[in-house]
Amino acid sequence: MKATQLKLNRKTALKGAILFIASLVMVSCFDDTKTTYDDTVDIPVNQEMIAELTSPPHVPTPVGRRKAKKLVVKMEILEKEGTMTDGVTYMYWTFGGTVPGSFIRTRVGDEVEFHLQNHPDNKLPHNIDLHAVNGPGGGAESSFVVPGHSKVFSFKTLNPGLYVYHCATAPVGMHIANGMYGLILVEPAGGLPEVDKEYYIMQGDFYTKGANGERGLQPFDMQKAVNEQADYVVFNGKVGALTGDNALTAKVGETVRLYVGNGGPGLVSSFHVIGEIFDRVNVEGGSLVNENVQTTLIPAGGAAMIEFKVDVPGTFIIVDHSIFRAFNKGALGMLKVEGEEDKKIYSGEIRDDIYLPEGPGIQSMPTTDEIIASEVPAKSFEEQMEFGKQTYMQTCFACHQSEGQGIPNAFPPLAKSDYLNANVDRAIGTVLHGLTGEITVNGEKYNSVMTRQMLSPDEIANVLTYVYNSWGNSGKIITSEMVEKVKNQK
Ligand code: HEC
Ligand SMILES: [Cu+2]
Repeated sequence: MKATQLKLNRKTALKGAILFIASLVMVSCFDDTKTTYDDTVDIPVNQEMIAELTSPPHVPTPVGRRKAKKLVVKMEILEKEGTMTDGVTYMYWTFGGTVPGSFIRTRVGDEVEFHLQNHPDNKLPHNIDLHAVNGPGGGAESSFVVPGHSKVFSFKTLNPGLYVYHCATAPVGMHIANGMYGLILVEPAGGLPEVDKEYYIMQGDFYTKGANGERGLQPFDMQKAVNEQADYVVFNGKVGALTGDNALTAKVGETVRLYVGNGGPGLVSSFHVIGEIFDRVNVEGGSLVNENVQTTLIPAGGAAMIEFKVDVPGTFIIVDHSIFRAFNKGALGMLKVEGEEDKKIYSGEIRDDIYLPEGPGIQSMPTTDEIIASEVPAKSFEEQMEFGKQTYMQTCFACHQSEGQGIPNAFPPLAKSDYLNANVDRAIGTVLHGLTGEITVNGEKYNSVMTRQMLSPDEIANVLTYVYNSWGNSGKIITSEMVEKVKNQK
């Protein structure tokens, strides 16, 4: 091909591309039926209204079709002691009395008149940097306020999206670490699509002088914060803010939208809901929508809007999928969904088959208690100890550890366990049926789940005999008859 020809082709291609882009721009302008303003700065405001502010996990009423207004936001800063987890308190610094701070809901084109009030009982000056602001420091410079004063500044919301706000008073990291962050939503003209349920969640990492779980009022630890060694990583300011009675709720068939932010200060969040797929995610809280997402990354100082329809009932666990944070540092919440099951979408356990690779194939069995004894019964105490140890190393060891020492805050010890030694039938029942709910072992509380162990009465007798005769325990001998007795008690 000659060079001139190539040039010509290139030129026409370029022209075509320009035309194509131009038509795209035009189409998107005409298509935007919701607003007639090319530039959001031109959207006029009339009328004034006081902004509704809500505490997490709630969000204010959607903007719907309302026109842009002068929106007056009155935010009060409160420094107050609160609960981090059972027995542990912390001196939180808050926007509006909660961590995260009050949720602010605006629409594009609003003129926000922001009143930042520093309560006279507070000790320190504070300010606010809203990521939704186009202006120096996101408002930080104009809002610096000492206790007993109130500062006013205003800004126009030019960009729709979900934005983090936070205190930006030095040392900035410390103010954020103490809980000074929240979310401000800027809805597009005409509002976001309607959904059935909306919730407000924000992750944060906390750094305390004492280790995770150490009791009392825990002061902030600057060095741990600098090293990003969080003692707590939590949703909505404390361990358990979204679990048990505080769980989020929805009904089968509803669409849920989560406004999720990450205050940091140090860690990014791998936000995930176990057993749900996010139908839509506004990535980083902006306009880009990703679909069919399993885990969305939420940077420190960033956010995401997450939407999904709940299809089946159950408890869906909300986690930071940096998973030790979820199970050991508190980043765990719950969404409880009620309604009709749909076996087409999720069957539940259909059956439990015995799998014997070397055997005559797969034998099926009912999911009830018919567990097949796999070994000959032990004939002596020594054999019980030997068989019991084998079972322990195959089954119990992963959680309770090789010397029965357990793992603090996760798995209780079996070594010198007062719980174990106090009641033989209860210990047998634990292995037979599993155990859940709060228990106290050697003065420490555990509230977790031990799944039912699929062992025969002989195996249970042997493993418990091994446990009772190891690591300073009370030395009882458990027989398969004792196990049968407990089994038949129900
Ligand atoms: C998957 C982890 C896991 C496995 C495997 C497991 N347990 Fe547990 N176990 C737990 C948890 C968690 C608890 C506490 C449950 C709660 O908080 O209600 C517990 C509690 C117990 C208790 C009562 C509390 C105590 O410390 O005395 C006994 C006894 C016990 N387990 C014995 C066993 C034995 C024996 C085995 C093996 C046959 C076993 N467990 C296997 C996780 C496990
Ligand atoms: Cu502050």
